[in-house]
Amino acid sequence: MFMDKNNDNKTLAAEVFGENGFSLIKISDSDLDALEGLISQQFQGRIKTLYPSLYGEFKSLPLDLYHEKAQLIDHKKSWPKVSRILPKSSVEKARALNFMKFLEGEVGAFQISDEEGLGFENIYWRLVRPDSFSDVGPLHADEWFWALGHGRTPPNVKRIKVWIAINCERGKGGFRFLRGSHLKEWPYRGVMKDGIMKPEFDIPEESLGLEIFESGPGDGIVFNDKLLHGGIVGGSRTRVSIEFTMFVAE
Ligand SMILES: O=C(O)CCC(=O)C(=O)O
Ligand SMILES: [Fe+2]
Repeated sequence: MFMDKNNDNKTLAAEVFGENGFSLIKISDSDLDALEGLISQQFQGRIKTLYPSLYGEFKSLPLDLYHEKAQLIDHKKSWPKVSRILPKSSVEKARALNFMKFLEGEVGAFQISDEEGLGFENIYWRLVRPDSFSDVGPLHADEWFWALGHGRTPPNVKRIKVWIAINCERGKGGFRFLRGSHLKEWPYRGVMKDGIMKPEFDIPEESLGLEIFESGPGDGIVFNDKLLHGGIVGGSRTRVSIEFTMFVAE
């Protein structure tokens, strides 16, 4: 079963808005299988559309071995963000999973953001090849993207982010963050990249004391919108993770 992995008695919201700025969760194996199935389905559908002749090649490929075949396709063109947002029918299935109920129990009923303006809640996934630094972005706080004009936040809500490892080698890939960093203002600049304003952060990361979230499949981190974080590249398998932003009543 899913559970709140923190050992103290604090609620998830108290952790996210308290001194650490995050809370760890674990989803059940059946929720994990369901999410992986929804991602695989979208992945296979996209390959079939873009590269019909390669469909057979990718069809039985576990997602964590994606990097072994990725050179057969144009990775960057194949996986823009919109191609990695679960379709509405899959979002409905994801919404019915146990961990969503658990989150609602912790923070109350929530909406998931639709920053891409698709008319439904945006749950998206990522593929990070083990040796490809271009598959993760630089260190950031998600708040910066909203401040730079990505998406609209309704009045009277707070944003809380959820990141869950679907395929991930513990300690070698996944997610890193700076504990307590949500309590400080960090300097960043908006820079135009690929036609989008993206935040850039200039402080050398070695000086910060980042922590690695040692996550295996099904491990998740729920975190403050202002927490500094980023992805990790490494290991020998493709990392697959999902993300979404909850709008929680203030
Ligand atoms: O998964 C990654 O590499 C980055 C994750 C991230 O930035 C997020 O979940 O907000
Ligand atoms: Fe982020």
